Amino acid sequence: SGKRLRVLVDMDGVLADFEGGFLKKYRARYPEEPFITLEDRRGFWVSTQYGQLRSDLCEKAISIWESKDFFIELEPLPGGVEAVKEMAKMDDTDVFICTSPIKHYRHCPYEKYAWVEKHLGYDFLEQVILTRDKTLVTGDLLIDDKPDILGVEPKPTWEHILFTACHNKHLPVGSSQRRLLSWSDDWRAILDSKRQ
Ligand code: DGP
Repeated sequence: SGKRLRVLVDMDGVLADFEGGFLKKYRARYPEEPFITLEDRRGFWVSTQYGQLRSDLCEKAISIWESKDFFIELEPLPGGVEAVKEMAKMDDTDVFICTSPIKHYRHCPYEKYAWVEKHLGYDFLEQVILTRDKTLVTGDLLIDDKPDILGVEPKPTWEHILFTACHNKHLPVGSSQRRLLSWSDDWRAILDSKRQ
């Protein structure tokens, strides 16, 4: 009962395996260069950590996700597509995919829509929100692996649920911040906690 629940779900690192896809293609394209295992990943920005490893590796990392077919070929993370489909079928629940495209726009925005069509179906394209500023989007929950989600709105309406990823798993979670450890974790309980 009460009003509908609006859930915003991030794409890269939550539904699509950006980190795994990046590492596989980086190693294939630059087989002689050093790389960072997923176990050793720290910090949200992949290019920052590669730049710290060796300064020229920053642009080599960027070249991977700016390439054609990078985003469309990302594998779904375990249970994510199934969870979103189930969520969307729940009573009084609206689900949107809320994702920030990279500024190199040649392939990424197109491939993000194509990924949603491929894995969630044509009708789910209605639920896609591409934005570089998620604080402007209203919702009850935002499930996202980025630890700090900032923008022009100082008081976003959503509660950020930090989705665990290789780069954030060692971070201490603030007293008020809740986590979703994976899609095997109890996402239904998190949704229920926000219903009136
Ligand atoms: P989102 O997950 O919606 O916040 O989108 C962030 C995007 O940025 C996602 O496609 C991952 C990507 N990304 C990861 N590391 C870097 C980086 O070092 N530089 C840039 N430009 N994008 C990155």
